[in-house]
Amino acid sequence: MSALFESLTPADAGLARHLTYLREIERKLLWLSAWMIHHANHLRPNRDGLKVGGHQASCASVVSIMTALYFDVLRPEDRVAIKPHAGPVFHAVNYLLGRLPRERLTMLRQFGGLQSYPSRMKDGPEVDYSTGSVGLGVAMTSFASLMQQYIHLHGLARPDIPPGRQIAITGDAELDEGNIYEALLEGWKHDVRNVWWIVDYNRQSLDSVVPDRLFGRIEGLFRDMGWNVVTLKYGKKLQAAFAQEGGEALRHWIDDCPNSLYSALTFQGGAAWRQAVLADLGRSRGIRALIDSLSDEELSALMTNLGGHDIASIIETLRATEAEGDKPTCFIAYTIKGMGLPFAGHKDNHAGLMTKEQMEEFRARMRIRPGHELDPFEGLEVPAEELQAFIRSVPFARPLTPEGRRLSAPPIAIPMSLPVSKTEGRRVSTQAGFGDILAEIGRGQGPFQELASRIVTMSPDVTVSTSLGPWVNRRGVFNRYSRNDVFRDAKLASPQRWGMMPQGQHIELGIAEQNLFLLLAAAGLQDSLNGVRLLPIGTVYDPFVNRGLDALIYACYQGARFLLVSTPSGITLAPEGGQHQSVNTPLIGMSLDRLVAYEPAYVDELAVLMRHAFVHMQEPEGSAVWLRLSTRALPQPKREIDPAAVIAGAHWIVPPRDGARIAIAYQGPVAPEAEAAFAELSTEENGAGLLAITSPDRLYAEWLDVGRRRRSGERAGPAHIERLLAPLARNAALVTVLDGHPAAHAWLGAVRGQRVFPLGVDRFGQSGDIPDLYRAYGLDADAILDACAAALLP
Ligand SMILES: Cc1ncc(C[n+]2csc(CCOP(=O)(O)OP(=O)(O)O)c2C)c(N)n1
Ligand SMILES: [Mg+2]
Repeated sequence: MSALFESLTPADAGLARHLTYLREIERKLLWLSAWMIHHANHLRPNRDGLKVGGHQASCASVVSIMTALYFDVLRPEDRVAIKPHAGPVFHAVNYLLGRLPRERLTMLRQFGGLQSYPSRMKDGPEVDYSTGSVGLGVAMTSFASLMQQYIHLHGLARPDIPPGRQIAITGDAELDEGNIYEALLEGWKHDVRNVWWIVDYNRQSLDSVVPDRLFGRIEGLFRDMGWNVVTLKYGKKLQAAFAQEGGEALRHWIDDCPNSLYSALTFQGGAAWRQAVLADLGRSRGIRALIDSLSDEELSALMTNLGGHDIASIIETLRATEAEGDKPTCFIAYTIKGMGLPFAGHKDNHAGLMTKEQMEEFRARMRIRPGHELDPFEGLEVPAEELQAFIRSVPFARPLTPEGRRLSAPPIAIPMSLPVSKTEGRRVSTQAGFGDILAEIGRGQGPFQELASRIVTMSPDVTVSTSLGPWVNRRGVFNRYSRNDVFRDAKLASPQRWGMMPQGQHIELGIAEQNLFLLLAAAGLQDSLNGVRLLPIGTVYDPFVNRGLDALIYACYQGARFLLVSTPSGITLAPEGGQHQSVNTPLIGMSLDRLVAYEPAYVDELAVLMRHAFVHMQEPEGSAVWLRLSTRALPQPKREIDPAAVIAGAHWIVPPRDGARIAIAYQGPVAPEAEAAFAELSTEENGAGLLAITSPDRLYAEWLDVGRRRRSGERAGPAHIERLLAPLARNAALVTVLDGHPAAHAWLGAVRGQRVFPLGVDRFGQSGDIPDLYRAYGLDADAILDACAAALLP
């Protein structure tokens, strides 16, 4: 480390100039990020009176770190998750690199403009990972690294893209999020490499100053997980001061200074620092000479010369770590929130904005002429051409590939139908059907060879209980190192034969569901991150989708493509009881964008939908797909189904007669109850229909879309559900039933003005068998018939 520092001393004119360039860029990033936010708040018309907002202090805190990274240390193949509220700094970086047009900088937080927090889908191809829900972007880098390992060990990686580092720049308060620690544990299990987390340790969160002792704990946690922890506490000026007489005492004083006092003194400035230091250390040898020689301004600059604001210290530390290898590393970079701005250090500065007057002072200090706010080299001391040439020469300025940073991969061909063993007449659950189909694909024979090679499965400790076992037996568990299955070697009977190997295609996770969704996100972005097409499948118990929901939303927000299989679901898993019985998941499926949700009842539908999922996940306008499955084994019908209707969300089992007064519509494993009720109903009500709903989500989404298009003057439609319901009388009744919240179907009446009698579950479940539970929750044939009778009352 010291050798590297030596190499950066101003004695070497070239390196001194290098540092000058970096300091100029740092200054520019500080200005541009603050000005973008100022412009958004004060210089654009405000029509609704709402504060536009933005985080000038959070940006200022991290400009030095981002300068050092983007203009010195980063290579094109590195991928970065930026702390959400530093978005403007990131956009300013891209502007200087010539990757973002100037006018975008005036469109922060504007409709059609730059998002408040970096967004892959909305801010363009330079954004590697979206961030916003704190903690998730950080953890994402660890899973992205695992997937990078995966594609390299499987020989799928593009030869022109070397493995990069996965880097998170994180706020210190983000480390309060539990998902970080879940990810750390999982990363340790998988021996994840090439991950850097750089903590912007400004000791402030949104509301307050972070407790002093916390980071001692956090540091220990990282070390326990096998990480390097590198602290960047003091800048070069402070280090030089410590070497002088009295310096040791000053260092102790700083080390002992509570976070809140340090912040307050930073805000108050030089005179306050002088008073506080001298009050405690006035009698220590050398202190007076050290302090008295400095003006208030110089003293303030010295005391705030923390490691995270000292470019030379930062690049020295990052380069040294780089030279040490690929061990995951956490950098704790001491910083000051709002550094260089009037509210530096103030505990309430998180959402603070500079006033117009403060901005004018800042402008003068930055030497920016009115009208030249966005000139990239305005107010700098280095000639523009020289700085421009430097920027063009930094490693990160090289394009990652001729296509840029956002890549793509050709689709994998999916055979017209998936291998389904004969189920007619047998009792099979959709969960078991899923396991069988996947295991058959897993043989990798004939047309299924390529498909099988691109599937990667993952599960949070529910691999066996979600029926992935046979697939895993065929394709193996992924691990950097080959490990035999001890039980198999000892000839101990077990249906699971889980050798671990670098070619394995199942990633076994611990129980933490957020990790599943973050890994699905990372796997489901491999085409755009690394140009490698994978078909990730994650399995989880349906109720615990809720446990990982924010990470699932995060995965979809980024546009990741995967197949989520949640099973078992609903009260139909019966004896397992209330905590495992999901109620709201069909509504999540309907309300989550970029996720297409299905619930088949029979294996023929399932096979159609699994195939559709593999196709849809790969389409440019496709999305992730969710299958909600069940452990209830149903006798499989012998029939022909229309795949297009199953995919569109519903198909008639018994079509209604024209003008029919009633239909029963069911979804998922309550099919036998609906069928029984329908048989009974038909004896009295000629022409009634029986509808199988495979996706209220698809039906609703298409119907909404058609409505919107019609309102804008298009001749759209009819929507699938309009066509399906058309034969029924205008005032017909629809008795609907699912093992989930009835609101999933309640909207069907709006399609043609028909009357809906929705049955479903709207209370917590409990233990029982299916007959008892279906009776108690009103899903059995009697309940359906009662609803039909009520519906047919004159
Ligand atoms: C999951 C989540 N909870 C709450 C917030 C609201 N929030 C945004 S920033 C922030 C504090 C962040 O503090 P820190 O990470 O230390 O960032 P910095 O000090 O660098 O601004 C909070 C609570 C959020 N964005 N995400
Ligand atoms: Mg903070």
